Amino acid sequence: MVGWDKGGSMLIKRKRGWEMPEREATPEALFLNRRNLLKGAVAGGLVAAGGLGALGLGAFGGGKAMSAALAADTSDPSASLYPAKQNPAFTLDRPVTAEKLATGYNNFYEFGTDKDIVDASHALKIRPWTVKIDGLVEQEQTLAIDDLFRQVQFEERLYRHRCVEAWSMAVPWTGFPLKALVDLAKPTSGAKYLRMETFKDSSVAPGQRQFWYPWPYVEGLTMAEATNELAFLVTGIYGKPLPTQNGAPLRLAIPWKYGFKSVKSIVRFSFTAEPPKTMWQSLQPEEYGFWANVNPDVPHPRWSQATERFLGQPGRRPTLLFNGYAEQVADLYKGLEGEKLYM
Ligand SMILES: Nc1nc2c(c(=O)[nH]1)N[C@H]1C(S)=C(S)[C@@H](COP(=O)(O)O)O[C@H]1N2
Ligand SMILES: [Mo]
Repeated sequence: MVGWDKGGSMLIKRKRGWEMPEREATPEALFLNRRNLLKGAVAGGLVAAGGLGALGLGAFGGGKAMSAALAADTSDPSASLYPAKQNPAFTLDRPVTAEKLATGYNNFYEFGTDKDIVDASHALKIRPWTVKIDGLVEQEQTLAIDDLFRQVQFEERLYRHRCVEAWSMAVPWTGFPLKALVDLAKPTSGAKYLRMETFKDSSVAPGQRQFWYPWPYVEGLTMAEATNELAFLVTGIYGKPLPTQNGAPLRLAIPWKYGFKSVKSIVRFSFTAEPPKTMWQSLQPEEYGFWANVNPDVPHPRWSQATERFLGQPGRRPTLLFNGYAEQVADLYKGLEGEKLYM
């Protein structure tokens, strides 16, 4: 057991991430066992006898009641889509970060500027939730989030996640390729960029009452980046629906770029001809650019990017060019050498 220190206080006492076998990244084995147990119990008539009392389901006797009980396990209507199959093409050179860390140490400025925003983020209502697709598309669409989820195929991917603040994690995300949304949107030939926007509601997000931030949070990608196979729309984490602090019900994961590009709680995708103005660019253009590709050799104006603190582990590890994804993405930047690709 180790403590992990946040601003001097002991936050978490648990097994370190790298002491866990990777398979434990999702509780899939557990989930499947439980589901089979339930099926078997229903068939065998054990349930009515209260044999499943330990699971809190003892009162239900039939198959129908049983699915109701399963659905009642959580209020998230997408819960039955988890866990999704892991895509073996996306593996890691490091252990998966402990769930408590990845879901307890967050950047989500809408709910506060420190890392401890879990409770505040619970004010965000994630149903009903709609996503608007507009701009240079064949036809504008507004989709209920669960209708969108029904049109795509979920998978799990293990990704490195590198914040510009020089800390990192390794996260088992569930979701679907951003390209699937682009295909669904049918952009016209004039579309060169994809702009993504977070919800705006200062009645639930106290950070949005800080008027000096140009809310809503906006991020953007080129179409080539958005349709790269690594660009991922995230709906879940550790084999479960995403909690609000990680950007429920839909956020981006762009693993070769600094974390601030991975916009949370998205409500709008707009296809544009011009590069969208991002929130961080508007705030601090000298520090946070449009490209923000991870590069150990290009320091932030106020700190080095050569190494990173991998949460849960002592010491630091070397930062990797494109966060270790150069093979998949370096080609995207051929001919753009004159641009500030790494800030
Ligand atoms: N809407 C919104 N999206 C956001 C942020 C934010 O403050 N607001 N922070 C970004 C930053 S700086 C990082 S590092 C990641 C953090 O994601 P995590 O909390 O799931 O690790 O979210 C990114 N997306
Ligand atoms: Mo970040």
